[in-house]
Amino acid sequence: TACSSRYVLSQMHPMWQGPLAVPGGDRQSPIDIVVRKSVFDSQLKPLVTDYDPQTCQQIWNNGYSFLVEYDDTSDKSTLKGGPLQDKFRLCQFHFHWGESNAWGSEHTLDRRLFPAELHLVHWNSDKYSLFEEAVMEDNGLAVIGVFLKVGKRHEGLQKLVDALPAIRHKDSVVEFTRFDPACLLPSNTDDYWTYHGSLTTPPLTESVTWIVMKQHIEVSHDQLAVFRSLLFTSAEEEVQKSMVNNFRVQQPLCGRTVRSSFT
Ligand code: SG6
Ligand code: ZN
Repeated sequence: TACSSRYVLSQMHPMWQGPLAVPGGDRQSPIDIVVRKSVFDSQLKPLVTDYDPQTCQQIWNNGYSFLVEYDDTSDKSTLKGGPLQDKFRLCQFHFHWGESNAWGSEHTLDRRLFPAELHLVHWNSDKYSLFEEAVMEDNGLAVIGVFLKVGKRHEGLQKLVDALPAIRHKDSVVEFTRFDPACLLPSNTDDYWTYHGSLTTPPLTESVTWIVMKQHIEVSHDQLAVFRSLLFTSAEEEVQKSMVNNFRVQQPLCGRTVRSSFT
C-alpha cells in the first residue's frame, strides 16, 4: 500500500533522482488538511516566536528555492510553545510556488490550493547541537507553514523581492541582513493545524512537527512574478529553466491525526 512503501517516486526535477529510499514512509509531507476531520486540542498553546533580525545573514538560490539563512549558532531567534515541548532555533525560511496563481502551495486546505507557501525552518536546540543532527531525529525540526494569497502588495516581503534579481541563477548567494521574519507571519498565530510529518525534499526524513497557520498572508501578483523570474539552472547551463512548481506532490495521511488549536 501507499503507506507501507519504502520508496517515493521521483519528480521531474534534477534534485529528485529517484526512486529514493526514505526512512519510513508513513509520516510523509505535504498533506491535504481536511478541516472537518481535524481534531481540536485544548492543550495546544499559542506559538511564541522570538526572532532577532540581527541573525539574518544571506539569501541564496539553492536550485530548488531561495533560502534566507539565519545564524543558528546560538538561541537568538527561537520558536517555542504551540505543540512544542522544546525550544527550536530558526535556521532558514523559503517558499514554494507555482507557475500560475492557481497552484503552488505544498499543503492544501480541503483540497484548496494556494499560489505559494512560506516555510520557516527551526531545529530543536534543547535536544541537539546542530541542524544536521536534528534533521535525522524524531522531534528534530519544527516548520511553520504560511499560505500566500494574491491580493495587495506585502510591504515586508518587498525587501526580499528586491534582493531576488541578484540571485537569479542556481548557486548564487548575496549578503542579506536585518530581515525580521516575523513580518511574514499572519496577524493571528494562535490558530493553526499541527501534525507529524517530514521534509518535503530529500532526505525526506520524518523529523518535522508541522505547524500550518490558519490565516494566510497577502502578496501582489507582481511580487510573485519576481519569484517566478528566478532560475533552477546555473549561469553555465545552455537551457535556462524558470524556478516554478517547486512543490512536492501530496502524500497519504496513513492514519495520522491533524490537530487544531482552535474551534
Ligand atoms: C526547500 O525545502 C529548501 C531546502 C530544504 C527543503 O526546498 O530549499 O533547504 O530545507 C530544511 C531543509 O532541508 C525541505 O524543507 S521543507 O520540508 O520545509 N519544505
Ligand atoms: Zn519547504
